[in-house]
Amino acid sequence: MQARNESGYELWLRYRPLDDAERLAQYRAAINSVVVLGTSATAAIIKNELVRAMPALLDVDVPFVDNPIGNTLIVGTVDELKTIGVSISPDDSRNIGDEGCVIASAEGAKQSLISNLQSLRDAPQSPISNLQCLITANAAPAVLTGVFHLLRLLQTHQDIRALDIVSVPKIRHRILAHWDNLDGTIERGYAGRSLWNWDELPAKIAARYHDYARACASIGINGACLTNVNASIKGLTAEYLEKTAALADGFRPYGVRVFLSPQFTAPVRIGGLSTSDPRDPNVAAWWKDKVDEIYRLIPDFGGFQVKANSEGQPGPQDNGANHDDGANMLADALAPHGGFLLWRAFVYDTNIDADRANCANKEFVPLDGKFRSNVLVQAKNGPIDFQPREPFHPLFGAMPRTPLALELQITQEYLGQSKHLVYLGGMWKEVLDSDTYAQGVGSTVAKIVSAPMNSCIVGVANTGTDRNWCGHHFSQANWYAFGRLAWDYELSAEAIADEWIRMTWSNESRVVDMLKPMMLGSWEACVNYMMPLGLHHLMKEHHHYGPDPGFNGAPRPDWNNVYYHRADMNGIGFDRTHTGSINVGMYHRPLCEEFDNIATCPEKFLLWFHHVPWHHRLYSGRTLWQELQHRYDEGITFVEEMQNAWQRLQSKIDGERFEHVRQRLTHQLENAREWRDVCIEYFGQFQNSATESH
Ligand code: BDP
Repeated sequence: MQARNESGYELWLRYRPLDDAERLAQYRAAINSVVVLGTSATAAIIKNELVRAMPALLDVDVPFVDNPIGNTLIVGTVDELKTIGVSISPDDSRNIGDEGCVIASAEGAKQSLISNLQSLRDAPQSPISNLQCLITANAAPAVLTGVFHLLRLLQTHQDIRALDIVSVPKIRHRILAHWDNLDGTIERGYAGRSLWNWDELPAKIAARYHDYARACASIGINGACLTNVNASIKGLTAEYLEKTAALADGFRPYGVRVFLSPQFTAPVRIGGLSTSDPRDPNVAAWWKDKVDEIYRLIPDFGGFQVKANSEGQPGPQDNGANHDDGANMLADALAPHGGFLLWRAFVYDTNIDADRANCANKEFVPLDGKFRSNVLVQAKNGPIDFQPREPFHPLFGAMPRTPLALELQITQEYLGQSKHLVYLGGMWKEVLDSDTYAQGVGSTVAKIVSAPMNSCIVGVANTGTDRNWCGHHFSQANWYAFGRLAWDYELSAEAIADEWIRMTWSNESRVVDMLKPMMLGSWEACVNYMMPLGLHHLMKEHHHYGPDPGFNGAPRPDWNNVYYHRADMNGIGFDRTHTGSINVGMYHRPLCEEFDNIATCPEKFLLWFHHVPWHHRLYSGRTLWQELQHRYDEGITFVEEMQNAWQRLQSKIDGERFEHVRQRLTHQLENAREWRDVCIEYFGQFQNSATESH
């Protein structure tokens, strides 16, 4: 029987009855009833979630009771648990901090903080003698995290008999950055309009705001920057702050704090001052008042994310001050309230260096150690701009005295937008796992980002008002993967895909076994059919969809595609070696030598670092020109395979979602072929002339 149609609105929180009899029996035996302790708004959310999930998953009535009866799942904060006689030693509860959680079953709790669980349960007069499974944390939102964790285990059919889980996030701030404009449009948004309906706020609180925060909470996201980095001046007016506060009130019980992207010239444009110079005491005082005003409305406001002196945005350099002056002035206003500042390092003034990939390091490395402790300098994963593949940004490892936030792009601006199926888990893992060698072997980007001083990861959101949230059903996987990796970057892209498939599509092995390789290969395929071997920035101007390698009409050299690939009769690629732009010198040894030498440079970055002759032989034995053609073809073949695999799954997928994805795969294939045809024809001109002139 064909499954009933689904819109995708439920994301990975669909809670369909288990179709695995053995697991069902285990879960029903383990959880006969549920006790949710506490009276907070979050406790109410926890109860709702479990009321929704448990009977649906177990296909049986699961009573919610005040006192444990039968085998009971007990859920509550460490303090709430005390009311029923379970206590956790203060030392232990400190280990899980504000956000960590514990999930333990009576049989499982050996290592965890509640190792006394079994004995408590065995004591005949113990109030928790019926306890079977317990979820706890210091704060209510962290208990909610634990609840979603347990539900994930059930949704993916895991054995829950002997649970002993202590889950603590490895990165403290895990933020979705919405590039949403106040007029409802979204910069680089491909899934409809902004979720925030500013016109209706603060009076009308749409149910969807709660669904959004719930989805974030389910994957451990604890912050949302609501407004575009290309900031609107209105965002800081009293009128809009009230609207922001209404959203913050809605998100708070889910453990999601709000952030804003302010415009640096606000003191002049809405404050009536004559300058925005951060060194001017009146400017600092204006910001302090503004920040105080924000905290009066939003006591747990997270802070600001600032794009300054970048792509036309104003900043401290307009007044002859520098990034640290601007950042520190804002950070000082936020500090008394516990807020922090994300100051973006996405700057590329090519007067500073003719190679855009060198610019951020040249501006920011000299400022290392000059920022306040509540500033994080935020760098994109690579030094150019969210291209299909980039080496990690050399700022990671170059500013040991400054906490660095990592910015990833969930919305697929350069990776087929919401038309292509491209799972980004592998791409983000490649960056997180990259060894910078900053302090010897093992100084990975992930370690640098999760440094104890302060840590933050930011993902540019792909959500919008489309019924399925993300445009493409498979783009939901990227939202999901961002949250899961932000919580624990040691998870593999495969494990995350596995979970997501089981929760979003089906636990049936045929479905999992077909979708997983599809997702895992999709990023490399996209790199191949768009920009293989380290090529980058070949897309069409403005909207960035589709190929235009010959583009050379922009007002700045580094907005032209020919600037990046530099194809000529001799070869192709950007020479960033020690005889070129010396970008390799920004990486620590042994990477700088490895990248510098054409024989050792990883082929995935070959044309990123080298201008390579067309006849150069690659590992495959093919010449560069042959390899380029081969890669484009390989990318296309993979999309054809995805199309075939999807077709074979038709009977396993509901009609609505099947058709949606089918149509997009057709489009993806057409677009992939266009990429190959246009790029091969264009680069072929040089190759042909090279051959003729030999
Ligand atoms: C680029 C986008 C542009 C953003 C910019 C940024 O094309 O829309 O404003 O990044 O990150 O990728 O500031």
